[in-house]
Amino acid sequence: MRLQVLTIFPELFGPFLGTSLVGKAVEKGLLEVRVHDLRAYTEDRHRSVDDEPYGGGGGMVMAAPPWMRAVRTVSAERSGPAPWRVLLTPQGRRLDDAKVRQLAGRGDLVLLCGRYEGIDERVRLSVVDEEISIGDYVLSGGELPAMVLIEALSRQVPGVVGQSRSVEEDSFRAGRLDHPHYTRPPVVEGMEVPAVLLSGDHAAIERWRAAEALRATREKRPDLLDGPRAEAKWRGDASGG
Ligand code: 4GX
Repeated sequence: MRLQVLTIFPELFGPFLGTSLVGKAVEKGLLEVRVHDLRAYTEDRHRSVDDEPYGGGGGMVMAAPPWMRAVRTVSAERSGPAPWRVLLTPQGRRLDDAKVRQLAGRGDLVLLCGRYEGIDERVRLSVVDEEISIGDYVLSGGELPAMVLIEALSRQVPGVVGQSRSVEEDSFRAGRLDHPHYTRPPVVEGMEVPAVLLSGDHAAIERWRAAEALRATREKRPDLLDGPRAEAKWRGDASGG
């Protein structure tokens, strides 16, 4: 999978792309991430990317021309199908596990990271295929949302997550939360490890984990079990994720 990022803060991505699972995926060549400085696509002396909003009001708006040039240039660099172009914005559809898997299946992506009050609407109209939000809160730029998306996508690339059963058993994959985890030491501030995990009875351990996963989901995220999406899932409806 090849991801390209457009941003005025490319340096934010350095440590992220070199570290942990994402770093290993990039190192192994399973994931290719190219970060482009939007200012390289400006044509004025001051390399400016923002301007005052038509109609007045506070704040600044990112101007369309650098975005048009940048998106079209990085999208055309490779032959084959055009990459899918994603704008990170609170106005987008909320990211979830189903959307991550769908995006992972789209092949190459271009991620547009805006700043300020937003981007000239004509960018969205002409060079954006899909708007994605990582949640209902306001950040200062699309860079952290892009990193969230990159990390989630990297886990869907075959070979990135060490044991493939880890991905299959991930929370949400089965529409429910993960079971609790324990490791050494056996007693922490008086709290013991559930005896079944020390029993060596693997069938009993699997039953306990399934029951605890269901209990955790009921307690913390009942919406995953009885929402309309969950119902669609049991019906095998595509909209159920
Ligand atoms: N999930 N932000 C984007 C600037 C902006 C606004 C409109 C394009 C269009 C966010 C989120 C988020 C803040 C990123 C505003 N760019 N993005 N930025 N929540 O809050 O994705």
